[in-house]
Amino acid sequence: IRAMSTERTYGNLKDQDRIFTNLYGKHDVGIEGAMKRGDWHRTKDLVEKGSDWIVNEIKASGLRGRGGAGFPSGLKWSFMPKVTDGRPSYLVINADESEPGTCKDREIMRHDPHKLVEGCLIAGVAMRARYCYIYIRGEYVNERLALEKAVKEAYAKGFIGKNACNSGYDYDIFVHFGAGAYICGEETALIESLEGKQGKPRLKPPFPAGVGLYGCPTTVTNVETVAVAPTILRRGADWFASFGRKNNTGTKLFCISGHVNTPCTVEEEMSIPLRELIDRHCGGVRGGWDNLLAVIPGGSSVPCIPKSVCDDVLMDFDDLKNAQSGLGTAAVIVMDKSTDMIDAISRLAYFYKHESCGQCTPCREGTGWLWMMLERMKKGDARLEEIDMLQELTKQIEGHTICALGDAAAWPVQGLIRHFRPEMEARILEAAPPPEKIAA
Ligand code: L3W
Ligand code: SF4
Repeated sequence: IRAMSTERTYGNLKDQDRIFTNLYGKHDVGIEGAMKRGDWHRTKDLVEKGSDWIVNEIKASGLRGRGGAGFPSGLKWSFMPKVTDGRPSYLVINADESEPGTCKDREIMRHDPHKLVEGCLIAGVAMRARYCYIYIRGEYVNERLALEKAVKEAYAKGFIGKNACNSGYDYDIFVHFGAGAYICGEETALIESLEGKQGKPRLKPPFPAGVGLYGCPTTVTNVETVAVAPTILRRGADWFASFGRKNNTGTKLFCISGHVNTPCTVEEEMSIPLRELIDRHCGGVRGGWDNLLAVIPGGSSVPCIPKSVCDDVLMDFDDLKNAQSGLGTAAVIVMDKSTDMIDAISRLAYFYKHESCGQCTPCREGTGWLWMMLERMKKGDARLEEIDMLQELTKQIEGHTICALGDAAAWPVQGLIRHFRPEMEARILEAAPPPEKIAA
């Protein structure tokens, strides 16, 4: 049972409480503009407060990872061990944003690169890292240029590099380009790729915090997670925690696409009702709310939810989990009644088949079977019991692979069967009536 009726309402974030400037129209993306907006303001003081203070503030803010898993950030940053044998520790920023529907990190790097660069320093100090790599999706050419310029500017001002911000802390940042593989957004595949190898995920444990880049302690974390850190430390953990609900705090970038009147990326309060998010910021669903069929609320890796759930679901980790879906990357893909759901999910199945790295049999073979079965079902060229076979196939993939791509391929198909089984049956029966489509 969702908690909405007993708590205050969420949403309607005011401009002064937005962390990112991408909503503000024209602004100077360079370091002078960024400093006027408050970035790099007394960063030295934050650095000098040290690792424990930063980690504790991030813990108190309730910040959870913005890359898809929602892991508590302060806890994750605290996993980095103190190295005493002279090896470096690394912070790696996952800017390989490739989840279908997701374009929030792109906005940050394009419009607010200094928030990320300053965040890299702050998070690096929290983890006692010596070096930071920003691994950016190869296709993000403009964002890469903006980021490289920002890094250069920060070096020129002495904010990073030797004796960063005059604090005595040495810290270098490198920007590294990916080459178009979705799987390199998985943290251990990303590390392999940085090391110059094929982007194939490693088994966990060991987690990167123990054995990461070049075998050294490493934390891989999402762009948005790191870019909000300086503002949290300046405005206070309580300020950030005052938005959203317990375990679901803060402001959040949502990217809304599909059948809405004005698709956009917008920063809102966590736990804003889905309907309000779409109505307030996207001019509503095309043809009105009643024309809504389903929404994928967190990027292509989470199951869809039908309109009946969309009516009152809150956009946060817990409420979407209760709704048997997830917040994921907060990429909201809206589908109206013109959508062929079997076709839409088949298209996603093709994506995962294409992007599978091929190491694990259930993923390599299973993603292909998911796609082939859905392609036939979309035309009604199947038997009714094959819907159960399809469900069984997702269960053979889920939890049986090295990385989460297998789960990500299985979950959208499970969502389709959970909510649209009657439509799938009708498609099959329409194409050829029983008894041919029912097993003897
Ligand atoms: C040390 C432990 N560290 C966990 C760390 C772990 C990782 C983080 C979360 O998948 C999801 C996936 C996609 N000691 C630890 C520990 N950690 N226990 O915490 O870990 P995990 O395994 O829950 O998640 P993950 O492997 O990071 C991410 C989903 O996100 N997703 C995909 C998004 C794709 C992009 C993209 O395109 N770049 O963001 C969207 O929903 O399916 O479930 O750092 O090391 N005991
Ligand atoms: Fe590769 Fe898929 Fe296995 Fe992940 S689950 S390691 S993508 S084969």
